Amino acid sequence: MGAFDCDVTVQPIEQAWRLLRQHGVVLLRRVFPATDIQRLAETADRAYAWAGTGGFDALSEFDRAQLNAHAMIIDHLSVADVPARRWLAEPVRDLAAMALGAPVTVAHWSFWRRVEPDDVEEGTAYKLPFHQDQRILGKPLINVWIPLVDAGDDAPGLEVVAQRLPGLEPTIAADTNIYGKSGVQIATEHVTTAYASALVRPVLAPGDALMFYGTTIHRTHIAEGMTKRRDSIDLRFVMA
Ligand SMILES: O=C(O)CCC(=O)C(=O)O
Repeated sequence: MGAFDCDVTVQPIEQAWRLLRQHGVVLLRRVFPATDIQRLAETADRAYAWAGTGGFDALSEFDRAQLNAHAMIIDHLSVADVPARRWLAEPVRDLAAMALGAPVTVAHWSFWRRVEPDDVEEGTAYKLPFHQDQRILGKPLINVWIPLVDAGDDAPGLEVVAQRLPGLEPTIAADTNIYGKSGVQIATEHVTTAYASALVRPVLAPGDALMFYGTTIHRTHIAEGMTKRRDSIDLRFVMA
């Protein structure tokens, strides 16, 4: 638990909005029904199995150019034929609109991804280094990070700088993964020095979500002793 932990669902929206505005991130508890998230996790499992048996090759050129079998565009995921993009957006849309000060829509740049506890090497595609999403999208956004399983304890979570940042931080070029090569990676030393007291590693249960600004610094968190894989969705809102 941190000061940014809402400990309630998105209602009352004013409380969630105050925490998000103040800390750049808010932890929304039980914002999605856990049973729906469980169904989504099962569809994700089936989709990964499909990808693993050659289905990935059938994805669009865009997906294949941008992604790998560990991160796919959210449009490939639905439950009972309702696209994940639509039903996950509903409970958090108003808060995202308050945060961006305008009507919002879900960006195409929204993924579901799978992180294994042994993806420890910084430089694989799966363990993402410190970055700000706004550096990638080039415009203001709100990211809603939705784990489909327990995350942050025995399965990989997210490490976040719980501090509202007005703009973009300096990046480094690194010969690691696509983030390093494309100049969006922020040096670990910079973050751990400049923001040491604001770094948090929240533990989330299915149904919880972390909502944060495009300028909020974050990275994949994998710690020694984690044993389980984590599937999650990052749903990104931009101004409509
Ligand atoms: O899920 C992760 O480990 C990383 C997600 C992330 O960095 C993002 O959603 O921008």
